Amino acid sequence: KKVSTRYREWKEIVMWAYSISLNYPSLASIVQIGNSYEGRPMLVLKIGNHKSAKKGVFLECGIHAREWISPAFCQWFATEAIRTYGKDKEMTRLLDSVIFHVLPVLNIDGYIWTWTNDRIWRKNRAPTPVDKCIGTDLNRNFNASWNGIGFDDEPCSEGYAGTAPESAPEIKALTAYIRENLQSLKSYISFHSFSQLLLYPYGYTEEVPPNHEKLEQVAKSAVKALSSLYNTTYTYGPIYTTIYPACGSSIDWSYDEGIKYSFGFELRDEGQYAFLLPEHDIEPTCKETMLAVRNIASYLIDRD
Ligand code: 0X9
Ligand code: ZN
Repeated sequence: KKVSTRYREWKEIVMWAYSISLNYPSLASIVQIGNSYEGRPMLVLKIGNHKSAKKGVFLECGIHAREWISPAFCQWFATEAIRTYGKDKEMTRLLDSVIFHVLPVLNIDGYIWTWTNDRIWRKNRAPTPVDKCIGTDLNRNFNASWNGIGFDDEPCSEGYAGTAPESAPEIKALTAYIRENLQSLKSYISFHSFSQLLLYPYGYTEEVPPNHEKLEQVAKSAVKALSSLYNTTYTYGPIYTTIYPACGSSIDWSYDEGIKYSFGFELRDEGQYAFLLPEHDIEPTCKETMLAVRNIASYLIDRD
């Protein structure tokens, strides 16, 4: 079977990433950005024409352990981008001007836990101040109104924000990498499931960001491209009003760091299978999402 037509465990994802970088050295390279709490290497695959590409787009997958379609999409994206470079005109144009920094699994320890112990685990696997409760919600641990509206300081709950902004080693490593690449990064996209939404900042306030009209226009166009394949319905809008208030999340942080095209996808489905999206849906989900991501990236290469 092809890559990402089934869900892959962490070991397979590592082997897949290394084989891509070895087989396509001019289009792909691996950077280790840090280590997970349990010490596993956090890998970013940089995909693009390293000679000509000046802009960067960051793709963050697997922040929530149980949302398996998210890492599957990052794998699909990287594989498909490389496969079609030099064949598909638009993909060639994209990779000639953009490096995609693909983080296939941000929450590695949690992801492994969903394979071995608890399929619906969400958080990382670091201890908390409460002995019997494990894990910080990594999408509440960013330094973006960290203890603002909806803040959860209960270590035993699913949305536990951690002891301080960036207290999770996974988030410390990721934010350091983003800061190092701020000059080139034009977009930051976070992939979750489920609900079929395309979100943009803010989640920590009802106020809309300065360029919200542009964000809305880009989101509208991306959703239109996505739906063109199988008629999948997506809703778009700010996190706060489209899903719920959420502080300390990745795309609010990346936006406030200056990455003005920060988006969050909530991929398929609408709740029927929810986090347990069947493998049969991986391919269509990835194909339609690819159209949306390409649409966003194309918009960006034609502007500063
Ligand atoms: O609560 C969250 O962190 C996200 N929903 S989820 O069910 N995937 O946990 C919503 C926050 C913003 N969403 C994205 N950035 N996609
Ligand atoms: Zn999520």
